[in-house]
Amino acid sequence: MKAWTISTLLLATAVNAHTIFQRVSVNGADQGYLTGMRAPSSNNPIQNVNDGGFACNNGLSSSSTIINIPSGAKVGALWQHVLGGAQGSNDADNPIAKSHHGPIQVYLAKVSNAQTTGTSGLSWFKVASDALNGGKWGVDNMVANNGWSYFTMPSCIAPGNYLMRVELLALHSASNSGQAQFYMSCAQINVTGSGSFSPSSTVKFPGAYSASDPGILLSIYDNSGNPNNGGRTYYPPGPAVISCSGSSNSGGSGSTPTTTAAGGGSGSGGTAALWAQCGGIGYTGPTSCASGSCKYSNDYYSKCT
Ligand SMILES: *[C@@H]1O[C@H](CO)[C@@H](O)[C@H](O)[C@H]1NC(C)=O
Ligand SMILES: [Cu+2]
Repeated sequence: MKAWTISTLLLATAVNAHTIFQRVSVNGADQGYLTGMRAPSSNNPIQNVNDGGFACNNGLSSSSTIINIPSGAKVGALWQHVLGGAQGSNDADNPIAKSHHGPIQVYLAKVSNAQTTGTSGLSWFKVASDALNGGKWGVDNMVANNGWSYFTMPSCIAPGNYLMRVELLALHSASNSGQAQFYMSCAQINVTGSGSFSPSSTVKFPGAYSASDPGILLSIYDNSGNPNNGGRTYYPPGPAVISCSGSSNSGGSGSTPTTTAAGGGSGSGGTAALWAQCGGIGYTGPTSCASGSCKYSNDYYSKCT
């Protein structure tokens, strides 16, 4: 029925209060709109963790630029409501609707040429995670910074080309399976410096996340409705942030196992932490659990529970 179709479309537009990562800054220098970016044209979230576009999104822009980032640099990722910025004047949903709370996490994948590489089948490791600290989510910090989320490129990252995947996870509806909202784009980068980090384990996108992960399927509200996870620890999805102090970190016997405050991931040693991935197609990390046991979720994902 035509009337029904039209009102449904209007409703879909009205609730379209999402976001797109579309611009990079390096030590405060804005690299420019869509420069070096593979950003989606649509600000709609991906809600299926096994979506074929879960690495960098779908319908991507292209750029001939590769952004130089010195290891140790302060990197910014700009989120805006729609491509280009706000949607009209007085856009209350720029950079994102106020209801949206959750972590912002950054992954790298080593590639031979960041401008020409495909986005599927890459091996990713996590370099930053702004999850929940003192009641503030990574998204809250981004909104407070006018759409910029900042992180430090670890000083140990080896020089060369990478895709840099910045992911925003909005958890306002995450108490129902499949309702968490993932937003991501990738930037084409060339890390410079003298680092020599080689990840001891990597993950695939799709593959790294399961719809039932404790950081994806949860209610973030406390009894009074505050979106602060009730003061509980939040376990962001995916592996732990890499640790530069583990030096070689390539599975050698000399490295000291470390875990990060972000939690929810594997250390650089031989076991996976509680809630971390411990198996699945394409997974190359530790398969035994520091606590709990390794439970099958799907062919791409087992985790320590
Ligand atoms: C990456 O940076 C190095 C060091 O500055 C430079 O020699 C190389 O040409 C750069 N590669 C790309 C693809 O930009
Ligand atoms: Cu949204």
